[in-house]
Amino acid sequence: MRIDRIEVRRLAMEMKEPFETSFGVEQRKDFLLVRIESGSFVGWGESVAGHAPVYSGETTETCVHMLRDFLIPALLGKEIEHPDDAHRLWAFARGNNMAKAVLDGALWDLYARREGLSLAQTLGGTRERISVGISLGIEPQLETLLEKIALRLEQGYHRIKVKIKPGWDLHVIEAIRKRFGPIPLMADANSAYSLADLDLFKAMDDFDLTMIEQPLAYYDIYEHSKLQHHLKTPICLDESIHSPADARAAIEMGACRVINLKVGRVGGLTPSRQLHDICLEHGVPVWCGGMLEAGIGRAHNVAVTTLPGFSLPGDTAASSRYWYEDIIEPEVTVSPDGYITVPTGPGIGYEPVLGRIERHTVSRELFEA
Ligand code: OSB
Ligand code: MG
Repeated sequence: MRIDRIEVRRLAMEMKEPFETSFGVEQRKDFLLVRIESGSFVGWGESVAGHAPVYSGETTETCVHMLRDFLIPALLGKEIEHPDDAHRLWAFARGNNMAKAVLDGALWDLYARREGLSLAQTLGGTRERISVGISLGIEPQLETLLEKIALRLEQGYHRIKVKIKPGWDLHVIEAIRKRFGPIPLMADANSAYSLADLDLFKAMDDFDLTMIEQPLAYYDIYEHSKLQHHLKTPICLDESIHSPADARAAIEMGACRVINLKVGRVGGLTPSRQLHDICLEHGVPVWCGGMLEAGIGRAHNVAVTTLPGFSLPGDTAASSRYWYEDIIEPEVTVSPDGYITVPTGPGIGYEPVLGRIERHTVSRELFEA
């Protein structure tokens, strides 16, 4: 497929409610959509970088720079057979995984549409429906969080993840256990702690969490291996895993027993599949994380979750969890028993709605071969 035309749009979308983590509060999404054309075929991708470098070092603006000045020039006008080929064209560019991932996502959607297959099938996915969990932010009041948990359990979500930070941790977990008993429950620290907090994690170990996500530094693997050694609760790494090689190192060092895979964080669906295969070989469960995506990113997450190693519920909640109106048709919905039915139409299987996308677009740039 010859890459004829690439459009990069920057969107601003207001979320229904603020989402608070240990690194800050977000209520307005600043993100990119990329649309790639090859002949009469089109593919879409969505970036997960944020407005500020608080989750990873990348931002929406660094993605714009990388796309415009390096990644798009390397791809435009080229003839490629498969999305994997694009990664060879970008091999000169270090890091910047989220910028690579937005193009990779559009290329995979385009490739699947050309093949007349769903993205899930094209990736080698095997599931017809995927199991869904939900991630709940820090709240000003504990009671509010407990009410939100009750609502989400009622809606069928298969596990509850709560965000923790110093001062919002042990008592929160204790209150949830007291109110809801042995529900599937996990905690995500987003790197808010250090090894000096070992006693806190040992205390948390008594609450039968399914896992503790990214307790230590966002770049660390070594200290997580030390912490995991002291805990029966599995550690799940998110921020620290940027590549298939990181996953292998973390698993072999005993730094984690579970991996949260975010397509954007590892540089796209091509490296995601490789990372997934490493986890499968090692018998380490993987699940799909979320980055408060709008519909196009969410659709890519649904597709990747159909791979056989995704054996735990992901953070791929329904569109309505964050959006008044999503940018795809149909929206992503979760059944009363906690599953998303994987679409079988070509590509991502949901149609981007141009009118809605236009309404949220703040700028556009067009690149032609
Ligand atoms: O650490 O998994 C995370 C959201 C933004 C940035 C980081 C994270 C999250 C979530 C929410 O936990 C996942 C989602 O619902 O999209
Ligand atoms: Mg996380």
